[in-house]
Amino acid sequence: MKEFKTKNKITWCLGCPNNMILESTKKALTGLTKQGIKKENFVMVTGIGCHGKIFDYLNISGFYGLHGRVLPTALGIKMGNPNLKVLGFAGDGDTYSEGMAHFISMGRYNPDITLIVHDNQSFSLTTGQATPTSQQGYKNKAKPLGESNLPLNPIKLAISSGATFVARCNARDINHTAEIIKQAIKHKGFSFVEIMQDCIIFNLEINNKDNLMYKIPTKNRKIKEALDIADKWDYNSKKNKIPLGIFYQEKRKTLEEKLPQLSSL
Ligand SMILES: Cc1ncc(C[n+]2csc(CCOP(=O)(O)OP(=O)(O)O)c2C)c(N)n1
Ligand code: SF4
Repeated sequence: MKEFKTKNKITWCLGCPNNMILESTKKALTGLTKQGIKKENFVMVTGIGCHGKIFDYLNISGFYGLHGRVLPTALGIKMGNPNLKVLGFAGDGDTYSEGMAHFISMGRYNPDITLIVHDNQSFSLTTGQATPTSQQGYKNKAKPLGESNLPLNPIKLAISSGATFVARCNARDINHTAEIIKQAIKHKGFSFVEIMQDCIIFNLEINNKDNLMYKIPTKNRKIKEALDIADKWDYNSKKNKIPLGIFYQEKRKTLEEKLPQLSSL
């Protein structure tokens, strides 16, 4: 995996599972290069946040983007050169707050790009404010009385808005996460990977849920069945089991295939 490593000093907190997401990604990309994808054909876009630092540690081309604008930037790159494998790394605040409209639109457009969300259920870089996936009651500096709203379930939203590959994994399970990222990149269409990532500094209440997590089998599912599985955990419950794996996958024309002017590129 050496070719994907950079010499930059890692400044994530010691033990932050962002380190594990980095390892999983390197593992996935190494596996894909062995299957014939050239390293120079990978390109990444990041948001702004702790997750965004992955830009400095993963040795592929890219664009350190704007907070909330990972997806439009990724889309622009894909339209410029449809032969590239475009990966977006984003935070939960980034994607489901500032970037929400883009997230919903991607399902409709179905460009062949991959979105990887580091979901630590908080805006961590800016010291732990609540995001749309924070649990109700989450106390932080901006809301000392606790988050009053219920969280959003991004898996259900992605399936409902037309994403053609929807998966969830646990940052600490490096092999499983690497495999899911690999499958997501191989998928032709908009692939969304939600990675549950503990933050060891903020929103500690959501940490250490490994004992609640279980893997679902990979198989073709109708939307209704996928939504039923996604419903098993609502990002709020402290005791419900949390399904991991590929919830939904579908073959549908990509945005590039719908645009004849890109076919000669
Ligand atoms: C448009 C815009 N709004 C707000 C900010 C401030 N900001 C920078 S990082 C950040 C929090 C990032 O949280 P998240 O996306 O969840 O990523 P994490 O730090 O948890 O990885 C915010 C609010 C910004 N840079 N740009
Ligand atoms: S603040 Fe949280 S998400 Fe950010 S580097 Fe530290 S542990 Fe990781």
